[in-house]
Amino acid sequence: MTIETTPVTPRRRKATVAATSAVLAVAVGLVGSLAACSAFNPPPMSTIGEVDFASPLAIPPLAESTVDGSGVRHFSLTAQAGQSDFGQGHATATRGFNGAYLGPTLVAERGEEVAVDVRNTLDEPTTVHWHGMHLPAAMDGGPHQMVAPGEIWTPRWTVDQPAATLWYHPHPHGETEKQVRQGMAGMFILHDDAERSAGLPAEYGVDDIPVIVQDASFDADARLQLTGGPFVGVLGDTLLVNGTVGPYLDVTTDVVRLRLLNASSARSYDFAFSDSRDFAIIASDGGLLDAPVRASDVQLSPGERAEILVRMSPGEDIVLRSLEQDLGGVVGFVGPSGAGDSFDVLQLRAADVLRQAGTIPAAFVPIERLSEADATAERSFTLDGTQINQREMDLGRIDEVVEVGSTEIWTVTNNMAAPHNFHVHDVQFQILTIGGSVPPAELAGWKDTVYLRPNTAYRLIMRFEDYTDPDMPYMYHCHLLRHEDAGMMGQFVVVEPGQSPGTPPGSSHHSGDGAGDEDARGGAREGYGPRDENPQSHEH
Ligand SMILES: [Cu+2]
Repeated sequence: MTIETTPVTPRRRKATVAATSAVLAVAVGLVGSLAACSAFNPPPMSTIGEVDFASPLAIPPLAESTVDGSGVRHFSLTAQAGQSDFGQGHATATRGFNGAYLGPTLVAERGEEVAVDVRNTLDEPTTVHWHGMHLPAAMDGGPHQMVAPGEIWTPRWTVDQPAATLWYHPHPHGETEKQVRQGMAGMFILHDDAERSAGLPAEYGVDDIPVIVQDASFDADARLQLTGGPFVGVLGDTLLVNGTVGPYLDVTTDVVRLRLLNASSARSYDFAFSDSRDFAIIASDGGLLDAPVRASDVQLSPGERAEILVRMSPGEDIVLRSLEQDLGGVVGFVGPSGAGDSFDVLQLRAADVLRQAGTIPAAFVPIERLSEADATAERSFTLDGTQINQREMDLGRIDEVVEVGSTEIWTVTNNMAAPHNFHVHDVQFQILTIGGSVPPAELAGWKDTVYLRPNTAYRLIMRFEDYTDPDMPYMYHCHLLRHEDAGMMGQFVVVEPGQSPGTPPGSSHHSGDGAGDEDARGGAREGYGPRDENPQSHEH
């Protein structure tokens, strides 16, 4: 996509002396050696009122697809290197799918079988993980499904879950932060009859808008900062929305649907509008809520999504912002969390005459509630440092064994006064309680990623309905990509009742050195590993 922009220089607010002193006192008291860090808690940054909305919001193209004689919908994604213009005075080296930055939006229907040719033309291995998708572990695109340079991986599965805003991104162990920050991400939209009958705005790019939010930092040569920064990972000072700096959207309908995706590696956002207007939150990670939730802000940690409906008046301009936010008892001794930062994100410019895009429904199809009484297993996960249950990720170790057909309760606690979150592959879960209380309505639907306020127990309930494979694990992990890369991740397999866990294929796939690795099953079953195939043979 073409990106022409005006550079934006964030303004740093001066923190109050008292606040700085308080943070320093805590830090010196707790970890004197860390306090020596010179990048220690800079004052919060703000771009509120500073962004020149000069560039039309780029809309990622819809991915082309073909349906074969058996009804399988085929997509093709090519991971490639490129150059993008972010208004930095020089071109920026980036990566994307089927383009220089980000990737096309895949769209599929519930019940449809899909297949994706994932071709890697990069000079290093990658993977493509289908974040939020319910599918066999071998198709999941986690670190066991490395795609070496020059190879093609073709996962296929049947879409069997409600309409939702999902996304895809690389998941190579140890390299995810870098590759996502380079631009490797895209949206995957699922539709179903229930969503369609709700009469929501559904014209992609017109009144149904992907809003992929990332934070970038550039050096003097316009290079993206990919790693480094504080404990949470890189906190960029320039927001990109669908790869556009300083974006505006021409709105032509009285109600617009924004599919908000936090595709940042470390930064959480608290989205709100410049005039504090209310809007309707209609969907969380895994699909529509029971009913629209009226709100004036919505908080998303890395990996989370929300769909919102915003009502516009003819001729008005409003700005989607991210406000200072409460990340819950986060203390600054490990460096900034970004909680105090605020940004202008996207300007919405309403036309003088707005077409009616429908009404905001009073309710949707009720979500089936998973019942605690049905749970047959409970597990607990404590996140601390970059470990879960005091262990770092080992690709050769299966941490948890889940019996197919079971409903489980996972209690997840962030044991540290720093931001973490928790993402589970394969399933969408429901939040039973947060610190003993029922979750707010916008967190009461299907979720696959949840922010973890420090020292607060999150009880999650989930059901594992199908797709057994004793050897091929799914992941659970912190979705702050720095932490995930550092090993804040574990593996579970779904097995038949009584079945023993097997052996994961890939401790040899550690840390992105999977180029040329070929697990024994790689060629035997489609989707298990990279298929040896010359990409050139697919050009015609
Ligand atoms: Cu974390």
